[in-house]
Amino acid sequence: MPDNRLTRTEPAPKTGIVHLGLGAFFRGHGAIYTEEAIAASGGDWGIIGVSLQTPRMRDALEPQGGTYMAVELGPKPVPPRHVQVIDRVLVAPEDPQAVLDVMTDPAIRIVSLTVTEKGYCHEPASGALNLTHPDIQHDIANPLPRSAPGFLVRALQARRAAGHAPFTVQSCDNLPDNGRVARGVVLALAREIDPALADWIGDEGRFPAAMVDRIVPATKPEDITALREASGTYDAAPVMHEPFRQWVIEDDFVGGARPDWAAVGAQMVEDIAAYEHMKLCMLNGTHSSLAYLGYLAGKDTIADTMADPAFAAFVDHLWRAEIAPGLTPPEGVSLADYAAALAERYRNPAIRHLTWQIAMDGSQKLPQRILGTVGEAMAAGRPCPGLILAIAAWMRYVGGVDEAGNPIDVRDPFSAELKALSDSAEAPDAKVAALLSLRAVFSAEQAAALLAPVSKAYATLVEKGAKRALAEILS
Ligand code: CS2
Repeated sequence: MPDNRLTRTEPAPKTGIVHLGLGAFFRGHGAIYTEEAIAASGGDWGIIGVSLQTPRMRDALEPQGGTYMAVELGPKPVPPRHVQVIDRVLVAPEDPQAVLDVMTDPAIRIVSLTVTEKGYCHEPASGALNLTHPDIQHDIANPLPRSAPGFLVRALQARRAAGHAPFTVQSCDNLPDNGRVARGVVLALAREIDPALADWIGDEGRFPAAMVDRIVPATKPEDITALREASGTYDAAPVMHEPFRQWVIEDDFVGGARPDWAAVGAQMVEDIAAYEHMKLCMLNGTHSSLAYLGYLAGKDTIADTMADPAFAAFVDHLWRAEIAPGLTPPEGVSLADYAAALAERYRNPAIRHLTWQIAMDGSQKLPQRILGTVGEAMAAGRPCPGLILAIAAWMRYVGGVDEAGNPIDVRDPFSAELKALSDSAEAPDAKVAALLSLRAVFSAEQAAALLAPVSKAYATLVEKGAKRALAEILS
């Protein structure tokens, strides 16, 4: 280990939060808000991080006392921040009981989650818990869980047995009505294990929804090297984030107990739906569209796609003509201003957000990012050729070969099924029909409505390539 390793310089705050899923996003967003909230208003809200899959983050952070650098990449140079709010990191597969023990401690009042869409083990199309998911089947039969819903349910079971109040379950993932999804999967799993437990969680538990926003790409080896060269200190797990951040939180916590996030800019509101719908459709919907079309056209990052005038005009068209007309913005928010700010954020040349990273897990993302908007537009008789093209681009992408004939490393819980469906037919309409038959993603009704337009878009993509296909929509 290099001798100039980053070390903790301040004692960790007393812990009150367990966070499941310690990726770059949480460390660049929720952890920083929480550290600032403690500095502003106090409170025992230090964080115990839990990795549900690999020991990678624990191994990186442990020698640094749980601390890491957060580097803001924007037009103005800002000194990096040494984040010290994480007390320690546990690795669930190594010792699931240790994770349950900390979650059962009554000092822990919030369990927050950034486990990505697939971590909820739900059916993306319906939002319901997938009871056939292997981890869920495991967690029904075994007291030591594997899945995020499993840890939540088993820890709540232990708290109930010990006579403690439940913790608040706070989802920070990009899912529509993420609080309701979290509540739904927890109650469904609890009901399988003990119906009385499910009733107790239903009555006493709280699952506030949230809209979270900050672009925090996965940290790359070159980020680590650059920071080391600039600072002289070695940090094995820094995070690189954009200046912008937003957190809109439904203010519904067990006993009202939570950090004073409002003191540091979070919006505590009664209903987050309008914010979340706007963000998922305007930001994540176009992010995914640019990711598939951009990747196929050979663009590495979102900033690269935005630097191409054809793509910049295309995304502007999506915002103006296809997405905004179906949205009711939160009070006082202008969708045109929101879109202009997004374009600036996407253009940020310092943020290297790979199209490949955003393209990951499309089966889990498409429904809330794109399919909902398309369904509403079709019902209202509004054409949405750009979003239809984005769906076709996803289909092309999961086929596993790019426009230059190179293989694509497709990461998706359904990657094998998607590849098999894509390979099952040659003709564009048969291929599209096969992919539309995946009921976890498309309802039967959606599949019927999408077949003709997506087949046409797919054929254009194959014939002309992504860039010409999107340029045609604008002409
Ligand atoms: C991105 C998001 O990776 C993705 O799918 O669309 O992580 C996006 O960067 C965040 O939601 C921004 O808040």
